[in-house]
Amino acid sequence: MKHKTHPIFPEGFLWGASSAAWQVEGATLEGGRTQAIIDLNSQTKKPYTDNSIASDHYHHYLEDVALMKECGFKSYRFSLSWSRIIPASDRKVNPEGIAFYNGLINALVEAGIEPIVTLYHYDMPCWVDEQYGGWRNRAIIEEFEYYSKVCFENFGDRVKYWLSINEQNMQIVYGDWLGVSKGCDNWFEQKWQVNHIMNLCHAKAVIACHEMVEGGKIGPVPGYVPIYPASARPEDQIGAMNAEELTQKIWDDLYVYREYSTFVKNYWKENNIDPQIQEGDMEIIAQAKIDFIAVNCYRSDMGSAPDDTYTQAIGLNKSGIKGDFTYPNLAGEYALGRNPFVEVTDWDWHIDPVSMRYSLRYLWDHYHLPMVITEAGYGAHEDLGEDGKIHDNYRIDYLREYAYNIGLAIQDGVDVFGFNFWSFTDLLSTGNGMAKRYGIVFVNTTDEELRDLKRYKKDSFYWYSNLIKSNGQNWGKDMEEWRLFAKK
Ligand code: BGP
Repeated sequence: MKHKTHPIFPEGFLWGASSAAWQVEGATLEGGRTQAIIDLNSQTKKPYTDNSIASDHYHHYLEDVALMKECGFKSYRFSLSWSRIIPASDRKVNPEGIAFYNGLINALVEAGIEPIVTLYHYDMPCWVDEQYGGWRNRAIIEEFEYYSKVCFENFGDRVKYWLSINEQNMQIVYGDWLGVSKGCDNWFEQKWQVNHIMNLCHAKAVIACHEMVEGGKIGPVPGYVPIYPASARPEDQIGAMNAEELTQKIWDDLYVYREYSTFVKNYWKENNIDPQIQEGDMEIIAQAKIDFIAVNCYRSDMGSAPDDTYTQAIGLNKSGIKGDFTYPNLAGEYALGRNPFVEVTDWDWHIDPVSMRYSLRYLWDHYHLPMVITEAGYGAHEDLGEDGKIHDNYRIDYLREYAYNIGLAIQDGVDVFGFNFWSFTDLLSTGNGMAKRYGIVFVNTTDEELRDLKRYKKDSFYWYSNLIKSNGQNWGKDMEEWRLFAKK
């Protein structure tokens, strides 16, 4: 459908950006915080880089919030560090951790910025791992519930939008990459047991939020990568559907319908998988009625029928040189491939703004729940230019087209209440440290050289500010005048 007018964004639309504690805060051993597994990875294993400094948001948060205010932000999505709030297995709450987040939340509220808070974003405390084996042990359910309750109790008076676990689906699908499969000798089966435990943690947090936070709303954060069929060949359609099921739909169905789908139950049966569901578990999950879905959507993928060979589940591009990505071919399940109709970033992520509209329509049609975008973004190699600036027109193109497609989805009838892209300041990439930057504010440091960490507004900062301040009407120039994104 071709729309004749620019989309209208609803009054109060939450324009903002997004981050995660371990990627932005630094100060990993300050203020009473203890280590998280991801810190250790970051110190030893390229492509992770040392997150003990990251963007040093811990020491710059007031300056960062002031910049958000200057930009016109209506919301900011960030995560809490579990080991900053509860540093050890004695469950003692760390007053310095609470004070840090109180400071941040208060600064946001004062600036008129709505906090949207993630409980867990990849940073498993070492003590949970050492004591229980992280997500592998059901003992974590009580620990996670306790931690969630501490967060609701301390911040629930000011934080009304809560997110449970970031990209649970991606943590399971790419278990090796994100460290969740650590200590598992049969991940093919154990991932479903770990996933079930995560579902229970999510459920406990949802239930507690509703009990404890007056007016509180909570949702999950699926990493959503829509899968287009590679062709109209019927087998490719099934391949794409399988990919969609096995990478995201299984999770979304569970969150919304609060029971496992027949697809996944049959999959377990066929593959002799026991997810170890205990008596009473499904009753807990059934009570966890979510209020909205937080959508992370950077890109799309292209799915087809697999052949009989087996390629690794994912061969992510770690070099930042185009063409370094290995697409999976999972015999009996699905294959993914390079979509020739869209461009890619230097890390081979498909740049596909239309996928945003597609995803929102798809999720709305399936689940009929309000949605907020909690991630989308353009990762790039960047450094200060000779003029001391960053002219990131590629990011403006990306954000403009993604935001515009959100507007089109709203015009199509989808209920979307915010756009919080990744990220405000530069921060550590999950896979590529500071080498892959996402911010609209440059942070002056690199993986190789610790610099002064000064903040510089990129061109995209000014562009986004105009868009926010006009509630999605000022696109820089008329949208019809912009050249078609994919043809540039
Ligand atoms: C999402 C994660 C973020 C962030 C982003 C970009 O999946 O939730 O934490 O890192 O991906 O990915 P990357 O940093 O690997 O480019």
